[in-house]
Amino acid sequence: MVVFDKPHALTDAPMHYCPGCTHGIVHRLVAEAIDELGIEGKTIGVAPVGCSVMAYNYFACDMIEAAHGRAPAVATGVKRADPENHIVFTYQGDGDLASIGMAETVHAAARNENITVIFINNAIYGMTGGQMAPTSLPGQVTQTSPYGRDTNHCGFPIKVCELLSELDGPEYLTRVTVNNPKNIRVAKAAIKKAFQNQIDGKGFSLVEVLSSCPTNWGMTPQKALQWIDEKMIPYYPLGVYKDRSAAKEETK
Ligand SMILES: Cc1ncc(C[n+]2csc(CCOP(=O)(O)OP(=O)(O)O)c2C)c(N)n1
Repeated sequence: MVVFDKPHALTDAPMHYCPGCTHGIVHRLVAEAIDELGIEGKTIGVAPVGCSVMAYNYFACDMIEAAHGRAPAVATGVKRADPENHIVFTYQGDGDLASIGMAETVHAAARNENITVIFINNAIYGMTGGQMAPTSLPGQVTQTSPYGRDTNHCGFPIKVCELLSELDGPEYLTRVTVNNPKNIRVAKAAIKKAFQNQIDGKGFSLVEVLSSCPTNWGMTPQKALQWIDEKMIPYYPLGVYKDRSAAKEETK
C-alpha cells in the first residue's frame, strides 16, 4: 500500500529553498489540493518575485510570472478571461503582498475577485537578503533594523487577515502555519477550501501561512519553527477571520 507519494502537481525539480524554509511545505500542500480536486489541467498559478520567484519550476500546472506585488491584478485578468475554465491562484510573500502589492491585494479582495491567494508571511524580505518587511515584528532584528524594529520610527506590522476582514468583499480569510504536523494538516484543509471556494464561484479566498526563514532570521531550522510558536503566533493569532458562506449558513 502506498502511504506517501509526491503530488502529481509538483515537478521532479529539486527545490532551491534554504534548509528549514517552509516554502517547500506550502508548495506541497498546494499541489496536494490541486491533485485532490482534479484541477491540474485548468489551474494557472501566478508567482511574482520573492524567494518563490522560480515556483514555475516546481508546479506542474501552468504558471505566470508577475511583477513584484502585481499577482492579484494578473490573476484577475487570467480569471476573467475564461472564468469557467481557469482556476487561478497567486503565491505571494509578505513583502510582495503587504508592501508593494498592498493596493492590488485590497482591491482584489474588495471586488471579491474569484481567485485563491496563498500568502507566505515569513516576517522578512527573504530573497533580497533579510530587510525589514511590513510584517516584521516589533523589536525584530533584520538587515535594515539591526537594533530591532523600532515602532516609533518604523510603525507597526500589518495584520493582513484582520485588515481585509473589515471589507465586505472577501469570501474567506484565514491564518495558518506549518511549523508542526498538526498545524500542517490545518493548513492543508484551509488551502483546499480556498481552491474549492473558487470552484464553487464563491470569490476571494486568502490563506495566510506563518512561515519560517531560518537563514535571514539567523536561527537553526528547529529554532525557527519554535520562534513561530513563541513570537509570531502571539502577534498574528491563527484562525478563520472571515468565512462568509459559513456565516450565512449559521444565520439561516
Ligand atoms: C518593483 C520591484 N521592487 C523591488 C524588487 C526587489 N525585490 C525582489 S524580492 C523582494 C522582497 C521579497 O520578499 P517577500 O515578498 O517577503 O518574499 P520572500 O522572498 O520572503 O519569500 C524585493 C524587495 C523587485 N524585484 N521589483
